[in-house]
Amino acid sequence: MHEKEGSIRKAGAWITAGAILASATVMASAPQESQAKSLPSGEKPNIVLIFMDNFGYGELGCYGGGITRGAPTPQIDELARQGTRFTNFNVEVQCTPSRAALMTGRYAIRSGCGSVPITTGMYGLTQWEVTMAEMLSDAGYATGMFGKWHLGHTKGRFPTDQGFDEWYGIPNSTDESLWPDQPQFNDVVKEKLSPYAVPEYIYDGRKGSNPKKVKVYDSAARLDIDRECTNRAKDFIKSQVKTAKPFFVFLPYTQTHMPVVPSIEFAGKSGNGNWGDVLMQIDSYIGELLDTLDELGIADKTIFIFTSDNGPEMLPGHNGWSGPWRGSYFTGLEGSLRVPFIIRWPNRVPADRVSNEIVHAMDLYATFANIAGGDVPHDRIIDSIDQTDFFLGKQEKSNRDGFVVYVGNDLFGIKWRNWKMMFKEVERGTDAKKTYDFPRFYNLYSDPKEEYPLTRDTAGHFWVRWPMAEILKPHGASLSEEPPIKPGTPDPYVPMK
Ligand SMILES: [Ca+2]
Ligand SMILES: [Ca+2]
Repeated sequence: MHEKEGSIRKAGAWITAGAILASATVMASAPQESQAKSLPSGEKPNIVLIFMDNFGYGELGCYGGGITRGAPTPQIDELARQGTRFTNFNVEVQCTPSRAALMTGRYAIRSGCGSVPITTGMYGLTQWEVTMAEMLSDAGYATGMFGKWHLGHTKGRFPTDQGFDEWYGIPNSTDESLWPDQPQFNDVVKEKLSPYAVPEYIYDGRKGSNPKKVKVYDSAARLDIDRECTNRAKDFIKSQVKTAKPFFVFLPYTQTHMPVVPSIEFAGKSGNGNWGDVLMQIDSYIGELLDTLDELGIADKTIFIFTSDNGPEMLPGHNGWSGPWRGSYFTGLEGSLRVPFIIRWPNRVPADRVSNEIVHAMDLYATFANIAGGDVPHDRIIDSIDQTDFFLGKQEKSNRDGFVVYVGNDLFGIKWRNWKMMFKEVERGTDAKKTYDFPRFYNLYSDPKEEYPLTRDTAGHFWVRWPMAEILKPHGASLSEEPPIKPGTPDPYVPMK
């Protein structure tokens, strides 16, 4: 915590030689008053949110991948034609923080989830956080989650403790499916050396009770989990249609996190290796879900989103592709921050539209709240910005033109419009980071791979630090005003005021 605050101060000091007044606007980032009331008849659309794991910008055909990665993705490409495709949708750069930011509408540092837990056994969102599922549940939605959580694996911290009516999936991550293959690990489990050195389980949960362990998440279960999650999601949708409630389906798939292995059904199908097979599998499952909406006659009243938690997997042999950008997850590079984002809402979200406006995954919280008639909490700092009118094509510009870039709990820099100012960098997520006395500046139009930090071009643009300071300074002040929750904080958490 101290390190991060220190780095903010340092960054701020460099910028403030010329004394910038902290603008209160960003910090307050008061949830905009709901314009959803302007939506016809106040009808609440269903929401299906596909949230891939370590799925880079370059994988899909409509983003320059598909056949260049070993298999076409025709159904997702068609989805993009039916909706709006974003080329500048940004996330936090690791699994846990990205999911925390999505679920809370807040930078992950605030909720104590700034980094994947390495030695913090009791981790994840405190119950005090109001998740997207809780917000939508309060707005009258049925909520189902099928897949990976990675926001807590102890009692009181499962998805069904945080607003989901039901959940099938894993609490942590997929590398743990490899543990039971290691004889030494199995010996350690018998020795009971740590409550956390145990196999990960696939759980089946319902709100109001402890989730039940279904089976060990081992390398065999790993092959089928996305198939099972797709089936569960389809069943959930079919059962909800019989009720009057709108639904929220959160599908955080696992298959593109290492080990990247296709299901038995798709193994060898592309003829071009695991990545091609997995792409075919994903495209097929998305097609099934879209078919289900069509068969039920609810496609027009369902918002369907395809996106990812962070940039590509970095482990050689399992590595993904960031397309025109550089870098894998666990870095501050564009390949880490930018992920595919497709949104389809027939007759509402413009079809066949592409936008390079900046949006952050956090923004889905306030946007969904607006559309669903939910409430954004007023008793805490919220970083989410409502993008309803932008998504609906009522305005060309996003309501956001920048954000703070974190890697873990470390403030790395600022992204603003087509510029980045980076105080820290890391080439690969497992390398040591570099810290600069003079930040690196990148013009993403002329230097999309962030290779030329100090050139005649950037030197003529050092003024960009001032609009960036308008983002950075209030952010730093907000962390002082409302200190971040420390990782590992137990429940019940009560904020100091
Ligand atoms: Ca991830
Ligand atoms: Ca909660």
